[in-house]
Amino acid sequence: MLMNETTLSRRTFVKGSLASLAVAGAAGTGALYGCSPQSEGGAGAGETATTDQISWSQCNVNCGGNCIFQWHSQDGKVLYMESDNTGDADLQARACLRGRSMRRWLNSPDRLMHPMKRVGKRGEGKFEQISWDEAIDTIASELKRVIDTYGNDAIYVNYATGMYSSTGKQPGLRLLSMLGGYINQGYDYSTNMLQAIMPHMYGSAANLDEDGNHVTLKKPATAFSPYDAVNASSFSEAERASDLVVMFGNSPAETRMGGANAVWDFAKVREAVESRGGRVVSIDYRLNETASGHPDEWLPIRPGTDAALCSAIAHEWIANDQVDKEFLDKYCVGYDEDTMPESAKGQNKSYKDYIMGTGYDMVEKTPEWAAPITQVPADTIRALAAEIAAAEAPFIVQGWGPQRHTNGEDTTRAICMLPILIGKLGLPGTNTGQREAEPPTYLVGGIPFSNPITKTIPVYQWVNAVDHGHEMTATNAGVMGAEKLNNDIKFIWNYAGNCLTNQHGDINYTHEILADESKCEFILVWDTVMTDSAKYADILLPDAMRSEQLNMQTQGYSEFYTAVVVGGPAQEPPAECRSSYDVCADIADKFGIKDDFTEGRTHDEWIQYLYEQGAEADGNMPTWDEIKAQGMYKRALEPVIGLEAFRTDPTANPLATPSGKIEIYSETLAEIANTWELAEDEVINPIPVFTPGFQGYGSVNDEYPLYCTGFHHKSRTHSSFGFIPELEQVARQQLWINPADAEQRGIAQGDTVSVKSPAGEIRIEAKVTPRIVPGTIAIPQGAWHKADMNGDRVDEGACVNTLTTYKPTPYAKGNGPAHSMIAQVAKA
Ligand SMILES: Nc1nc2c(c(=O)[nH]1)N[C@H]1C(S)=C(S)[C@@H](COP(=O)(O)OP(=O)(O)OC[C@H]3O[C@@H](n4cnc5c(=O)[nH]c(N)nc54)[C@H](O)[C@@H]3O)O[C@H]1N2
Ligand SMILES: Nc1nc2c(c(=O)[nH]1)N[C@H]1C(S)=C(S)[C@@H](COP(=O)(O)OP(=O)(O)OC[C@H]3O[C@@H](n4cnc5c(=O)[nH]c(N)nc54)[C@H](O)[C@@H]3O)O[C@H]1N2
Ligand code: SF4
Ligand SMILES: [Mo]
Repeated sequence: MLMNETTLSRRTFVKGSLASLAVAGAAGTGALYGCSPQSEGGAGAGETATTDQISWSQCNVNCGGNCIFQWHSQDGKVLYMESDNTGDADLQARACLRGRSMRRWLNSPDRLMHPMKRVGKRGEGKFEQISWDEAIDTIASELKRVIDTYGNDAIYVNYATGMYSSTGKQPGLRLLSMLGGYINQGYDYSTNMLQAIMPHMYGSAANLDEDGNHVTLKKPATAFSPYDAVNASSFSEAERASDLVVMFGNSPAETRMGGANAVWDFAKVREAVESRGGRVVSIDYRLNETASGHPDEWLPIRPGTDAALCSAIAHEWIANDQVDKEFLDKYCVGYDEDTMPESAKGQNKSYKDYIMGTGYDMVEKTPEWAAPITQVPADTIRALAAEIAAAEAPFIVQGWGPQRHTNGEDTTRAICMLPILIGKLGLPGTNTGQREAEPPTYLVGGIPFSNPITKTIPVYQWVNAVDHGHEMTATNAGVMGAEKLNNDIKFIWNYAGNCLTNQHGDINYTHEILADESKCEFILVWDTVMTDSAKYADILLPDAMRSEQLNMQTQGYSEFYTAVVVGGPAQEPPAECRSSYDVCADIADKFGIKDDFTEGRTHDEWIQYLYEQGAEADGNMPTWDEIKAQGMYKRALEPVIGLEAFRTDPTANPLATPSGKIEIYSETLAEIANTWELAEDEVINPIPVFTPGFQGYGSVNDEYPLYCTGFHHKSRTHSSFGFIPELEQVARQQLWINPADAEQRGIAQGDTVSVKSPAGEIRIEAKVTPRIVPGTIAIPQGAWHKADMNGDRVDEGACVNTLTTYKPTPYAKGNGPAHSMIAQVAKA
């Protein structure tokens, strides 16, 4: 379906690109957050903003929304922006506050303007301007030196999510692939623990061979995708048919803020569910923004203990004979002795044995057992168990907060046990316990690349791989695609990411590793502003932003629509900023492979080529000339039900697990638990049990008496936008602390406090609020680290990763510590 309105207005504007067109008031329905031309500052009150060009683009940061921008420019300079205001309001990917401040980013005085080389120590942030020629020469010769000396498996492309488009990150990956490749990363910082563990429960397409037969991999080489429509249902399905929504650590009003993102429909979900006599339950350690205004929906829980709550609910259901035994026998392995695999029969290793106290730890998981762990009273647990059991179509869903803990591998599966136990999945209005699906319908691809190296490290392991990569193996470090690493990482390529320090973990420790130039010998960073990670660059490159070049990207997180946007530049890149494609082509030239690299195409010709490939495969998309003229194409998506095909016919549509069934008990995991080298405090469980995890429940002590955790904040996308003062004023960086904990420490609202963990110390403003459970404090993640690394290292910027400890989780080797910390707070 083409948006006629869009087509018309866009054509009119583009044709008259030199004519001045009055567009005051064109904000229309797009003015969700009141961004009229006037309020954006393009023209004074009452004046008419006059622009001569509209360029479509997208918000390419990793909130994932990919909301749509309409830039209004004059004389090659952006005057103001609108979002999508065309066609059906349900399909408008309207930018949130952050996206609407993108003009401030584009025109920020803090933009990196020139290539630079480091002159101080790594991390000091001292740089000197150099020419592009010198930068490209240095990068090429360092690449050559490292490859010749150590081999391609000493090169690592760091996790970096700052910019999603068809031509952003890919040129670098293409170049490095053509030079012999680089070490891959498995999983990601978003869903690390669940990506690693869930294939053992619900299966992973990566475990299928070309004929669709299951091949048992000790560990999946590519992960289960939490981003697809196979494993979960969409919120639009909850709206269509659910009578109870139970959310574990999920706040779409903060993490899915764009129009046509989940938040857009959440009010409708709530209304629909309530009209069927049900309600929404939000299980979170804090009263988040999604439940805010609906405090009756909030069920407070101690962070990291959801598996204990779910175990107690399971106990209730088993004790009251409410589990769906027929479903469990037919579709699952390992609920009770009847379906245990041969290797584990007769050993009391089933899930039921664990819950009823006849197996594993021989402790009965009663609500009374769970109450002190979770801080949820036993009666409340019983009432919730009864409420879920009574629902016709319970929609049980988890955000990714609960799995971003040191026991995340167990927590994410334990939550899935709820729909499994009562057989409420694959049916209308129900969900599998995983996050709501945003059915991916990617209309265009990116610049292609094919890395000849298959060796892969779990993404959070890169610091260990810099420090002692040559000691890392499949069984002691989760290395995939090879038995071991040959090399330490010697060259880091970091494009559009702040994960060297700010977004990674344990900044004080990571600083030590990166500052040692005998370890990683060369660090290349491309960014648009001087981030904390950029301070570790040997060469620092100023990137042109997406709205400063022809930009193309397909849909983001939306369950309602898919789209492709093509447009720009809205204004010219400032000073010496260049597109990554052009720079990579120049580096390729130094190796004599420029023609192979470009295939004779310019950056813009690649976009046309990729668009036309997508359009041909899709069959419904406009032609290149049409999309160039209209800027955007979109169409609606239907609700989806996770695991529907499997539920309908499990023989014809088996899951991609070894048994083809839901594996509550995983033989593969049991074998891994027996063969991997684990530290004493590390466990890998074949069934989903409650384990406290490192710096989890029970680990607080006199020195660090509080649990400490984090969440994704509405004023930033991770660290992106973190330097824009207007956004910081809207939602400040504050420590959430319960009045009981604050009072004990003489802390009042607005006080500056010191938060200390075993890893470091920050300063932050206190937000004293009953919206957080007592005994736990929380810090919005992504604030900019600001500390004197040669001095006291106290972080005045209050970056949560000053407090996290670098200890990868037992199985995923993932970033569980991101949300699991212990700490003490005092008035500063
Ligand atoms: N403790 C803790 N740590 C966490 C998390 C947590 O919850 N707690 N969350 C984790 C998660 S889920 C993620 S995804 C990661 C995200 O971590 P990152 O991927 O590092 O994301 P950002 O902090 O947004 O950093 C993106 C960078 O890209 C830059 N950038 C933006 N646009 C462009 C561009 O056009 N060109 C270039 N070259 N650069 C650009 C931005 O300036 C910014 O420096 O953080 C993880 N870290
Ligand atoms: N505004 C904004 N939006 C974003 C991002 C951003 O930085 N800012 N980042 C984007 C990215 S890359 C990602 S990966 C997603 C992240 O999406 P999520 O991972 O879902 O976000 P979080 O805020 O980490 O966690 C969601 C909720 O879980 C709660 N929570 C944390 N731990 C626990 C727990 O142990 N138990 C329970 N029951 N609740 C818990 C938190 O309080 C929070 O309300 O968001 C995306 N959207
Ligand atoms: S919701 Fe996300 S993608 Fe959309 S404008 Fe906001 S930050 Fe950008
Ligand atoms: Mo993420």
